[in-house]
Amino acid sequence: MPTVTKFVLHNYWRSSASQRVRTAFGLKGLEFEYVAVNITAAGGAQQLEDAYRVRNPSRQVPALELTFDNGTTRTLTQSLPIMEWLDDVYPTPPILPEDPYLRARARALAEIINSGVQPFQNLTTGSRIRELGGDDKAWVKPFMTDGLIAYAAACADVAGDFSVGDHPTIADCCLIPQLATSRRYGIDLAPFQKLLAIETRCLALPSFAAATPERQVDAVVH
Ligand SMILES: N[C@@H](CCC(=O)N[C@@H](CS)C(=O)NCC(=O)O)C(=O)O
Repeated sequence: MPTVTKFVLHNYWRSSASQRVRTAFGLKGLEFEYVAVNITAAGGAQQLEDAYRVRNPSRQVPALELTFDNGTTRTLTQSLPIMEWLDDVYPTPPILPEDPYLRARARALAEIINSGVQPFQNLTTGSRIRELGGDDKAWVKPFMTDGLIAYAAACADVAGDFSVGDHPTIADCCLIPQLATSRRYGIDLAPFQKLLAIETRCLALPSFAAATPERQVDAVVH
């Protein structure tokens, strides 16, 4: 099997799905080249351009471009499959538990955020709601709160220092950006003390800290 010689991550500093993948790279101790794709309307909505659509037909970040030692290139999309691929190809340290039941539980937690919350807070979703005359911010907030309620309940019996056991998994890679986004939207996080304790432990790790939006080259920090 050819070996990857270069990773190029097409991503955006404040994209939660991008942050998941950046964190997984950090946990694996792997380096990647950072290509910024400005997904905001003010920044030109580069994800909607034809040149980017070739990389990701969904016109979203992230997209991970792989260059192999035989000169070929391939692209992966969707943050969860990208993280799973990283874990398959670079198994140490694992970012999924070894036990199949716990693996499924970690995946379920990741999906609570990936499919149960994040699509509702997407830029495209917000702009379509505004086009229909709605208040996208007010609309999305209950999804964020409900998602965190579900996540807290779903990890209650398996959490240790992290969401599943005592090692970071793909679930934590999803949780940390979601907590930050929820905070930015003014969601009351006080009821989620266990999740906040997990967040503190995660952010004490260099891999999680280095993946945070503020630390990225394209960050716009006011
Ligand atoms: N399920 C996808 C979600 C990707 C996604 O929605 N990315 C957002 C940023 S977090 C995006 O590119 N949004 C652009 C838009 O809404 O136009 C994944 O996990 O990769």
